Amino acid sequence: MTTRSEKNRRLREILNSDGLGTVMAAHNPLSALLAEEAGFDAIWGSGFELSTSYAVPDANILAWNTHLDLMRAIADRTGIPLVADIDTGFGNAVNVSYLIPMYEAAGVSAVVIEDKNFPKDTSLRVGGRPKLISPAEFSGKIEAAVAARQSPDFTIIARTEALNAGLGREEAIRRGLAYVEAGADALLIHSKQPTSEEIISFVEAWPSSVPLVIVPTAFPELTEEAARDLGKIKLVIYGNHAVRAAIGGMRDVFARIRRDGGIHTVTPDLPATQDVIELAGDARMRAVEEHFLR
Ligand code: SPV
Ligand code: MG
Repeated sequence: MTTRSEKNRRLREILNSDGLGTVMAAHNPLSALLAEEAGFDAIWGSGFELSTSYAVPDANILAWNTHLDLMRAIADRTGIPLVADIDTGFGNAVNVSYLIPMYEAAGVSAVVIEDKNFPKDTSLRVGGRPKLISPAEFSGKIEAAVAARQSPDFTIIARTEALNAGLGREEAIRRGLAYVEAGADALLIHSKQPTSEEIISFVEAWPSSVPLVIVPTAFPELTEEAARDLGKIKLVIYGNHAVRAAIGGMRDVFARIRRDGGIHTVTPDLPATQDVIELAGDARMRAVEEHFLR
């Protein structure tokens, strides 16, 4: 069992290393467990994935405590750091101040807070509402997060949506530097451009030694090797690949069962029921049974 402080330190090591940490999205403890099994360095507690799993838009339709409950459940079942996507902090700096200790107590190792307006709209939607709050107001949120954390190795990541809001590279850099000044440990620079040019241009111009985090969903040609070569990126977040894999897998299997009139053709292609039972932690329950059940 990895302790909370070991997970926090592991994430810090990645951010301070010469390498690149890979972070896979999850929408429930099972997808988080599978990400750990696959060898990712950390888990992304994605608002997009959680919202999609409830079949509602990623636009603060779900309440903060639904997300917090998910984070607690994921942290309980996994041994790698969990990076929580807390959107805008679900309100203003006061909300952030109250939320940070709760997320920390839930076992997450980092939070990402974005400079959008609350309630937010999802970043990747075509024609979304990319309205941002002022750099001064957002810096207050970062300062509130830093002041509220209980442990110094809990990581606060500021996220700017300046590129997605069409404010340009210079404003994105200005905002990023202001958030670093406010105490952010890393900066997530988000871009939804369909090529990596915009993000590469930002990374090359970033004048600080504070590490960068990217989400290459819109520009998949930016591989881990290419991100590593840019030097300043320390985490790559695969933002929605668990829920997209789940959607693709379910659609395919459901269609085949309908088409073939039974489960006889899909069964050999599916994970065995025993595999599922083991993923659900059967070994632990058997050990408890053996000791205590009379
Ligand atoms: C999420 O996964 O909820 C994110 C990443 O915030 S993105 O969808 O690219 O905005
Ligand atoms: Mg999100």
